[in-house]
Amino acid sequence: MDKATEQTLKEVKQLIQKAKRICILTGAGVSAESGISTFREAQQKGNEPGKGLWSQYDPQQLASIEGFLKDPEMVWQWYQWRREVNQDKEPNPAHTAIAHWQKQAKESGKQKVTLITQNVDGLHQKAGSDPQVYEVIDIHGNIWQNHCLQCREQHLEDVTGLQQVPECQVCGGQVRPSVVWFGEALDEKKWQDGETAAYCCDLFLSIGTSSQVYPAAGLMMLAKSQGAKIVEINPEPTQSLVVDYQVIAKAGKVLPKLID
Ligand code: BV8
Ligand code: ZN
Repeated sequence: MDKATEQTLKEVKQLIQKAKRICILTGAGVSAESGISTFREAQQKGNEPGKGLWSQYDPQQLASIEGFLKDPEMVWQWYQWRREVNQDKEPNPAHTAIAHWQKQAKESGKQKVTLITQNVDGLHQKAGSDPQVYEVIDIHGNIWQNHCLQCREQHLEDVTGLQQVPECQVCGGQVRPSVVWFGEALDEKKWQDGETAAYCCDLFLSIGTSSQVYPAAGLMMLAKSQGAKIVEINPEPTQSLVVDYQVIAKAGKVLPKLID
């Protein structure tokens, strides 16, 4: 690790120890070291020949309400494929460090650590960031759950290996993954809780996100507007002007160093 990054890490570590209210926003980059490809990689790699069945499709087309309405079967099968390739993935040291921090903060009562994740892979929760115990907001939903498009009833049947779009047991409607699609509104309560956390924090950590998807990408500006210090952890800086401390490194590598 170069000298500059070492120096930045030292300063960020002091910020973390002094902060009272911390808001963490994670994106697909924190799951990269668990072997789950990020959204942009999926798009970039998509052009390589034979990069898997779905490489010729644009995730933004598939992860959209229009995409599902146009071809429910295809979108359903894309999610089934993603669930299949990701079911054996484990949390990496980035998830574990954040879960440990939340536990420590709750036990000591000295800090409030809110985790807002854009990820739907459930790895934060698997690492111990339990939404029943800690402030964990999965603003884009959860790929492991399904509900009815028409009546919103949760679909609790096991859908493993199912290639057809399941039928809702209550109204006969179409069952879909419980994720937020492009063009869909976020869950009102989750979004409000996320905005409040960003608005009230004194330290905002943006980890593993390209900050291109809204409204999540606006949280950093909201935190900055009320005076929070902004830290970004990403091997490819997002050139965001509001970042105070840029840690150019992989999350799985530096988070365990930042959080004792
Ligand atoms: C809404 C669930 C309104 C699904 C996802 C034009 C301009 C601005 C906005 C828009 C626009 N046109 C449309 C919009 C709105 C749109 C949007 O923002 N589009 C963008 C792309 C321009 N947003 C929406 O549609 C949202 N809804 O606005 O609704 C509304 C209001 C009322 C009523 C009706 C409607 C909904 C957005 C949610 C979409 N769903 N996921 C699924 O997963 O299938 S978003 C999807 O992208 C994932 O959740 C992903 O997490 C997220 C964001 O991407 P990132 O997490 O940042 O991942 P990415 O690959 O981009 O970056 C990874 C980063 O990690 C990189 O920077 C890389 O360098 C870094 N990295 C890599 N390795 C590591 C690492 N970092 C650290 N360590 C490593 N080892
Ligand atoms: Zn239904």
